[in-house]
Amino acid sequence: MTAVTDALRRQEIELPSWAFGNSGTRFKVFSQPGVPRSPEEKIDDAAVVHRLTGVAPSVALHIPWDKVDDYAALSAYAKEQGVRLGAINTNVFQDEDYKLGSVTNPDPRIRRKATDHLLEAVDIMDQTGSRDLKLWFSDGTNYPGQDDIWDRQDRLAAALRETYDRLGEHQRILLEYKLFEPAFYTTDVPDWGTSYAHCLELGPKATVCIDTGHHAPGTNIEFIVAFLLRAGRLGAFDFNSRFYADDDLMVGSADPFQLFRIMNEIVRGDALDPANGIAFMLDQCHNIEAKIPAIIRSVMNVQEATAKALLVDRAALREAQQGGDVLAANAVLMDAYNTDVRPLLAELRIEQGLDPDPIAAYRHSGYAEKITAERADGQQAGWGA
Ligand SMILES: [Mn+2]
Repeated sequence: MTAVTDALRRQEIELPSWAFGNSGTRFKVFSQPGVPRSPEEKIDDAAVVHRLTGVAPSVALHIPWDKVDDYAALSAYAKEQGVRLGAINTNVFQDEDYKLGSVTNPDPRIRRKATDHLLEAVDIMDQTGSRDLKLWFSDGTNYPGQDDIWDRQDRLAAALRETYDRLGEHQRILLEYKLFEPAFYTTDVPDWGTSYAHCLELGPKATVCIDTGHHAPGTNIEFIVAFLLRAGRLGAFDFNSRFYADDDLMVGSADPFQLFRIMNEIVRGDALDPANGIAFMLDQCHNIEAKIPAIIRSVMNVQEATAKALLVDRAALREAQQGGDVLAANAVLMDAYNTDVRPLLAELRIEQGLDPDPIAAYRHSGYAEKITAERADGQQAGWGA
């Protein structure tokens, strides 16, 4: 049990700055009271989540949504609040120029502009001390014949190469994939295999980011986790959950068993400890629910799935597997999954000086009322802001 609690104590979950801002669907962005007006206020909110849960010490930024004049100062500000700046996310999908693609655009001027944005993000990483450059491209085509699929792969590879060569010694690329949307006929990085192939071509500092919402229904995500871990090319997760497509709903809300199966492969691969270099990030938005408690709930969902995965009796599992005892092997996993780990996590929080119920603690903290009053004026941050 000590090994389980030690591992849980060391767990780290990275929060996305954009989850605190206003967001919506393609139909409507709904605003909420108390939403941050600046990158600093997003950091304030993230720091509250960390203070209440103890396992969310870093915040990912999205450029240009979190653009500031002085990134070193922003980094120092985060440190004062008790958190640090994490992955830098690029944005090459919100500009008129990118209608036909960013780094894969047929126009060399637009490809240059998009690649320059990626290089600028590495400059920012130098100032924030960030390790990870997360790349997601909305690039693709809507119609057969619209552009040459092969040429687009060449253009993608060229932009990735230039960016990779700009990385510092301790920096790396996380290449995210997504099955479809906003392009519906071809997507230039549609799946983990495409991402993996580009990462192999680039070198050891390029790894795959698995966004749990970016798969076809029924995809066995834990298989992808196991494969990439074995290959040494799993860099990060973007956690969220989905019912239909890229819904970006709270991780573990739709299918906690899937999250458990994913974390089971992480524990099997000894990849949970932050020292092993896998970044466990949330990539979510909260459109109809209160944002900060939703993020706290998400962090707790990841903790619960992790605790269950840590409780799997590995020796019994291996024995059953090697003896070909299918039912016993499955029962070992299900025993762990069916364990109520909430008392264990509550105990762990008390031991760390935290409230055993972080959501109740947030409700009683008065923080929601405070930010609603303080942030009543000014431009709220959100998608595109
Ligand atoms: Mn993502």
